[in-house]
Amino acid sequence: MAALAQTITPELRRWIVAQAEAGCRPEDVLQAMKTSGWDEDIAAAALEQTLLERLAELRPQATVAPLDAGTPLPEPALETAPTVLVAEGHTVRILTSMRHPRVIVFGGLLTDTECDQLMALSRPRLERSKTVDNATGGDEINASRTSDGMFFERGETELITRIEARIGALLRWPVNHGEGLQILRYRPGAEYRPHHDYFDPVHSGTAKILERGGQRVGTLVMYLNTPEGGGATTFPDVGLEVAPVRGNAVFFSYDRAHPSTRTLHGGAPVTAGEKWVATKWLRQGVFV
Ligand code: PD2
Ligand code: ZN
Repeated sequence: MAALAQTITPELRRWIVAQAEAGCRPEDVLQAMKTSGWDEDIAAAALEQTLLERLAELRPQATVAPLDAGTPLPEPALETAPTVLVAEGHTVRILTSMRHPRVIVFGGLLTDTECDQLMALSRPRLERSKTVDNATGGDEINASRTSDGMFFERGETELITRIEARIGALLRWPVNHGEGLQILRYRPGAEYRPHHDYFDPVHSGTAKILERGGQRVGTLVMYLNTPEGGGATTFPDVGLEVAPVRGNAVFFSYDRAHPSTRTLHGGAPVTAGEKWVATKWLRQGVFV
């Protein structure tokens, strides 16, 4: 099996779960994966992630309370099913919306000039992306995210301030509940394997992370360019793929830190050219 194919596809996930539910021991499943060409470390990590996610799915739903009953989530004003929304004087198209998971695809959220400016401003500051270390709450380099990235401070420049105000108005969520804008650049072959953006309460580092504004409750991924090939944002639980189109964005929200939100999502491998995105994560409270 080629290295590129060593991702947890929905088919592989179903196969691993079926083996486990048929009573196969994890070591036998691992051996079968090695025999079919998987690198041992990658196979072990894939197996662990899949089985932990499955266990979380099987946890009784009643024990997973919503974050704060009655607390609103970030949500655009779609009550009258408009085709466009105007946020801070900027017209945004509503291309697609889905209820569960709550996913909305926006057209024209950023202008071409804004996309170019974000790429130019961030380019000299890109570094190999890190993800949150679940055990400590610190940063770690992670093989499941093969992109380069950086963070802007909230309100760092006039451009960032304008985009953040637009997002706040569009999603009806206070600007100071947002993390700083993150820029990611994926080169050919790079991807972001499926994950949840909330912080899993079972991890020991989560309490420390939550001190800075509580849970994440929503994600907005904005596409700064249109890759020549690949790079869709995928939602494997529901078979949804959002095409990365320059200026467009995909938004999704989650009312609890649990896979039942169906917000598992990933960045599919880029097959040609580069993919650039800007991500805004929204917290329950003021992000400090
Ligand atoms: O670049 C993407 O499509 C993507 C996919 C999954 C970005 C993120 N997650 C993220 O920034 O959280
Ligand atoms: Zn994500």
